[in-house]
Amino acid sequence: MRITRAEVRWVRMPLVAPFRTSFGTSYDRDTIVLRLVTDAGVEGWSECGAELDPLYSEEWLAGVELVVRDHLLPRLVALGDGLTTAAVKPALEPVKRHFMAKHLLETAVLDAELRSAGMPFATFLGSVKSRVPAGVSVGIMDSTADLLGAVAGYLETGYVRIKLKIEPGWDLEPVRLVRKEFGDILLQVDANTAYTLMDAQHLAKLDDYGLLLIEQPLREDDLRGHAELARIIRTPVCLDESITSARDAATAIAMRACSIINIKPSRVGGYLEARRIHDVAAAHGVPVWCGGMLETGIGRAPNLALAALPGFVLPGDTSASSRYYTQDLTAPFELDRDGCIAVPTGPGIGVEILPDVLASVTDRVIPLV
Ligand code: OSB
Ligand code: MG
Repeated sequence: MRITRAEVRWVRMPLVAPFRTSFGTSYDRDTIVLRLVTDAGVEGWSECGAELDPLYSEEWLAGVELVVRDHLLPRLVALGDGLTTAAVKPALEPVKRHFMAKHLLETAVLDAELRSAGMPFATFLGSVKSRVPAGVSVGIMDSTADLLGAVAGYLETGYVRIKLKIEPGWDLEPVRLVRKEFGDILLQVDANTAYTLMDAQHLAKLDDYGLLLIEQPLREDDLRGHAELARIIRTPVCLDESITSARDAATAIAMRACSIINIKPSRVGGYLEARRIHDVAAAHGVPVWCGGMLETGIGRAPNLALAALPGFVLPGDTSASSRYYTQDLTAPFELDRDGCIAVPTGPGIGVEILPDVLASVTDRVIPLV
């Protein structure tokens, strides 16, 4: 397989509601969508997990465009007819990190390869479920009344697990109120690195609320701190930002820095590495779940396939299209009666992109090859 054309599209999708985390508030989902065309005439599509600013991780969209254009894509073009999904990671290995940029390329190549083979992502990855339970990530709100209203709406819609974004000043009280109001629901929190080890005794007060987990309380580079914290609090520690590879996962598990892992394919450079993390975790009996970056249908479809692997035993942030957008870039993903979403069954990512919708949210198209 050889790349005959590559384009990046800058896309801005209005969110149905602002989404606030400890590192900022998003009103839109800005992303880059990559379209590859290969010599077989088959297209490959992918969506970038990065945001406009480097606040979740060190990557940001403008940087992704540059590193793809100047450093990553040329290495794939240089493979000529030797381009396969398996060849992508070794070809890009000399470039340090830039996981989201690498994920963008590897996923589009995988989509093209699977479309030409007529194979769905789920089959390729080894998925064992046709539907996956859906959780929802609930942002920081202006008031606890707003929060309780939002959570009530999501539970009514059918979400089977609630994740609350927390930060210093928005933690014990929101959790207490949600637990009191909604009883025995599956509940967890995500701090996006907002705390330090000096907050350990404060975070231990969350122990009373029977949370499934606390996600990424400390800095991404502080595995030792997470191990220390995990000895002090009873709530299981889950890592998101800290885990960028199967090696990181093995290290964090060995150090007891986490007992659960959030796997985001974009954060770890693609689906092959995401599956390796799943495998390492499974070998250690460590549960994993599929995180999200507010993806459109283009990024959501392959995430659902990943979430159907056997080690994904906790509900993911794989919500329905309507959680994010009034109009998705693909046919909308919907919750069924028991709060699950169907895994796509078509070849490749398994969904068709709606060209008119994509055109209406595209700011510019940049041809790279
Ligand atoms: O930490 O999981 C996170 C969104 C943007 C950046 C970081 C995170 C998130 C989410 C959204 O929690 C999850 C989703 O896609 O629904
Ligand atoms: Mg997170």
